[in-house]
Amino acid sequence: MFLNKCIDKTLATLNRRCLSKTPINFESLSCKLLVVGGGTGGCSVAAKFSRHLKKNNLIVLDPSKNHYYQPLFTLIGAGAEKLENARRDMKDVLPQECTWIEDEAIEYEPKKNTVRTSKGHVIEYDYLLVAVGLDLRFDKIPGLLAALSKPGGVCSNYSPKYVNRTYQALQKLQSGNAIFTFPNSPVKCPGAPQKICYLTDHYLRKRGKRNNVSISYNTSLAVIFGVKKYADALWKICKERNIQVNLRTNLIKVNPDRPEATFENLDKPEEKFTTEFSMLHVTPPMATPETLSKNKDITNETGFVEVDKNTMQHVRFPNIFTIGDCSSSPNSKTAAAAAAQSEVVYKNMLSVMKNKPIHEMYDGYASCPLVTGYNKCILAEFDYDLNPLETFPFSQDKELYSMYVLKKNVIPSIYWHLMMNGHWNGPATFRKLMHLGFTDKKSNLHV
Ligand code: UQ1
Repeated sequence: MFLNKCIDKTLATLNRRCLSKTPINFESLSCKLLVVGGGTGGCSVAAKFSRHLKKNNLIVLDPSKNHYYQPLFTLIGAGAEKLENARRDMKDVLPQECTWIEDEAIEYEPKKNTVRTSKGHVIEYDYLLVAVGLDLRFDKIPGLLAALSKPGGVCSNYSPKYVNRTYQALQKLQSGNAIFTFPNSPVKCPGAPQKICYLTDHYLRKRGKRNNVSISYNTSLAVIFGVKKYADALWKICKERNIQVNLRTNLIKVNPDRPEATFENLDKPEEKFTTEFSMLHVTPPMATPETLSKNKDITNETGFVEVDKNTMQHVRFPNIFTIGDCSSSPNSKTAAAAAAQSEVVYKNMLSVMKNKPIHEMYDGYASCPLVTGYNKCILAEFDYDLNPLETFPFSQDKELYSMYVLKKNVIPSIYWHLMMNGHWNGPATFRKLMHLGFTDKKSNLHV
């Protein structure tokens, strides 16, 4: 789209870079800063540090050849974007001034300041940033992987492997049940499971097929959304559009041979029911990688890296920090949260490196552009206390075309050109400007 191209071109010009891959000297696998994970959080903090540290002092450890901009997956599943626009080569996204090791961390030894890799290397670090995110556990639901491996209406926007199946299922959908699920586990982007539900409704309405299909959103949660202001707006939308919301309803089985899914009532586990479907969009259970969660020294009982929720510093090892989805900080796991955390992590790590007290505080900011149709979106923004923390000087609980454009055309460019270069810390500065003299909204706290 023209707007996309203009934004891309401008930001790319402002931010031109020469891309390179550094050969690795396996003899000296030690560094000042080791970043485990080249996803959203790892890349953005590595980019910030790459301005200070020499190549050999900054290692990013990640086995993936690709880096995906996952927030685009909702639109890809709905047929409004292409998967190729969400993908870049890892080597082109990581900062030039870092050493990329294409390997996976399998063992953390925080008392020795080392990380072991699957290829048998031991990397010694002075400071460690754990940014390994959440794994998709399709395998936790019996029958699901088998159903996803065959043609049919089972799909999931969460994986690049399955996201194109969503649009295929949508195009084939003529009648019957379209079911959307939210699992009984922590998830990344908790809004995504219902965004595709609204897009399906809109898709069918535009084609005059809506009356033939019954749509339900089966969520393990007891609420439709954690922040009341937006939950109220979403309930209204579901009622208006005849979307059946079933709370505390958890997918436990998919029939690999027939289009049937079994759910349990989490409040009455003996109450199970099986439904036929024409389309089943699954949000898989998620967990931090087992290679991380088995290291009880650095994780809490739920497998997340145990940090102070404001400073993002490990509670037992002051030279370890975390960012993004694998953090124990109780924020909503979104790219916007990682953006806000990135500057806090960077500044606090720099202070620790200089033996200075740490000052930066993350306030739990997260945002979720709740796409409610092919041209509308509610931009939810909130903090740890689940209080709205909105950027724009109007109430954001409305479905707006402008917020859809922000989600589809503006934020992806911000991500690739600013955030991946360490220059985007979330919209706190804009928020302050937008609310200048009108409100007293807080941004990142300072102690
Ligand atoms: C944001 O900062 C961000 O991180 C890059 C996102 O991730 C994809 C978002 O979806 C949003 C909404 C923000 C917040 C940005 C603005 C301009 C309100």
